[in-house]
Amino acid sequence: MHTIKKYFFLIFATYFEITMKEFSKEVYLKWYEEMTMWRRFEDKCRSLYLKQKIRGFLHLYNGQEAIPAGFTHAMDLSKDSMITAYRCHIHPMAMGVDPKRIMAELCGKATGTSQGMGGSMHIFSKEHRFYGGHGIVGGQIPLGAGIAFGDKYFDRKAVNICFMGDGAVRQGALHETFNMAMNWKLPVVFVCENNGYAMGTSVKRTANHEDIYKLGLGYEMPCLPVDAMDPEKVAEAAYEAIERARRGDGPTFIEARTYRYRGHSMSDAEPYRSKDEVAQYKLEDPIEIVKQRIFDNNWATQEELDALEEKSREFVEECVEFMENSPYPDANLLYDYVYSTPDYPFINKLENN
Ligand SMILES: Cc1ncc(C[n+]2csc(CCOP(=O)(O)OP(=O)(O)O)c2C)c(N)n1
Ligand SMILES: [Mg+2]
Repeated sequence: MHTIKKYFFLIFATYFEITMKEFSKEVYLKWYEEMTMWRRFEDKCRSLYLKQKIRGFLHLYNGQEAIPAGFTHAMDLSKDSMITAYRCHIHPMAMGVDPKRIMAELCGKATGTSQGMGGSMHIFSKEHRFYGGHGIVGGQIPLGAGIAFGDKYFDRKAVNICFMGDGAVRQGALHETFNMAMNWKLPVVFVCENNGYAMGTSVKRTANHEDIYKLGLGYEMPCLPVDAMDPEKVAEAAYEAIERARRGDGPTFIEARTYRYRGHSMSDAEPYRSKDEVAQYKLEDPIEIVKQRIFDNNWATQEELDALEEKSREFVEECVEFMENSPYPDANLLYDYVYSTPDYPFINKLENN
């Protein structure tokens, strides 16, 4: 038995090495450039919001960057898809959506990903298989399973990565979805981005234990926690889950343990946590982890990393310039994409009364 196990492990290890992209110098430098750009992008959004160029809601992603970095390393971007909640500017960028168009969308410009009509919580790109951007907490969980159902039905060998916050896991929709996803062995990876808080409510206050990943156990779904401040650890967990789904063995539930540096949204005064707590988490900053590994391997000097950061800064300025030079949508478009069903029975009944 022992030898058989070893034999299977060897086959698995060989397969793993052949298919999993290496954590090379190029990957780390790409992560550094992308992650610094993502953070600058969010910081820029904050200042655009204060100038009222971005209106409505704005949820920033600072601190959580290792998650999309790690997942997109493990995904097959030519066919896999993603869906998430409203904290959704960075996931589509990691999938390849043009950040300039995301910036334009945030400011309601016609060149935005949804022609300026979706806004901050509804970034979407069919072309890149990024399916939103959802404001109803947990609403995307059954949708992610639905995308995976389509992938299985049409034998696309594709996997959906369905992200959610820690606040979403107490929704009934998660349990219904977990049950059916396991029953039908759907190619989906459920990821709870546990950043410690749902608005101002700490995970500690919402359940009698904090191990969110254990919610998978009731459905015999493979489940695990991962240190989501480190993109390499995220990528390893993601790869195993994605390949399990791709070979037809069904879903995995990953609890990605992370932290958000900014408030829930721009209107959050953060009375529920101390500055010391935030400072403590910043000691494990994902960008610093990437930087340290680059230095440990002598892959770049401080000057070279400064140059990459400068490139990120300039690129974010280009995004703003693109947005500023873009027109607002034509006012007549207000009547487009609005559904009207004159023969809808409920409306008829009202009118008849
Ligand atoms: C069904 C539903 N209930 C309540 C809300 C209000 N609401 C918006 S965000 C949020 C907290 C969600 O927190 P979490 O899932 O942890 O995501 P995070 O903001 O931390 O990324 C709540 C309760 C909502 N949008 N939808
Ligand atoms: Mg949360």
